[in-house]
Amino acid sequence: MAKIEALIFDLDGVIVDTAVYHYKAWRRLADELDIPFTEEDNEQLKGVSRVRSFDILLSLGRVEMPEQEKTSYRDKKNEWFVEYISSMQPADVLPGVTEFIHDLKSKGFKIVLGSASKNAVTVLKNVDLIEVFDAIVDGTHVSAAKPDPQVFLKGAEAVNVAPENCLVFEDAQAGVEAALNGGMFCVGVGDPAVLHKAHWVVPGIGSIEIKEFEEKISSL
Ligand code: B16
Ligand code: MG
Repeated sequence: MAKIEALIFDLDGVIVDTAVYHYKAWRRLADELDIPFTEEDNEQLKGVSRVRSFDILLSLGRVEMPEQEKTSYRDKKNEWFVEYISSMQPADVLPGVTEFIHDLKSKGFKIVLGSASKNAVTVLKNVDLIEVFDAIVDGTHVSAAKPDPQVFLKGAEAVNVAPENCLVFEDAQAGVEAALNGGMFCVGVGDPAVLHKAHWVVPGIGSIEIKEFEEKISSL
């Protein structure tokens, strides 16, 4: 039986809903480039790196451009995104997440962030959650994107816990695959039809009862 010692959290879609700000910024860029871009299209960008996200956007519009130009558009999108997240506050943390993380930290679990975002530290500071993390691994530390397990393996290593003793919380399919590829357990946060590969799926962290959670992980 596995003994879970570290809990690794994805950021966007698990702790906060920054997806709305990513969408707003990508949409603004798409409008500027005359690329039709819907909320449904935006689903493809969730959990995906900024570089890959822009390539997906360009392919939706069948637009090609030199690498240098791509960099300046990506920078522009990020400037807008940073402006949007600057107004985030503790109340923007998804329901029940702050309590859940603090409770489990006080029970001795290592709390780790595993996010593709290069803005993760800014977001965690704005919502006043940065202090609770024992380790933060984000888009500034990794070279391979999810479903590659690098981001989670680095997180496990940072708190000195073996992958088989880690449990990842993820809202994106690529993120669930990354956790499994790393030999970790995974709780899917969102739609069971999308996240069916996870060990179990919840609609949101707020719906998890701590007692039930402890029972569940002790039977893994
Ligand atoms: P940035 P996560 C991901 O965060 C987002 O889901 C994804 O939409 C975004 O493109 C990516 O971070 C990179 O973000 O542009 O801020 O570096 O879900 O891995 O926490
Ligand atoms: Mg996510």
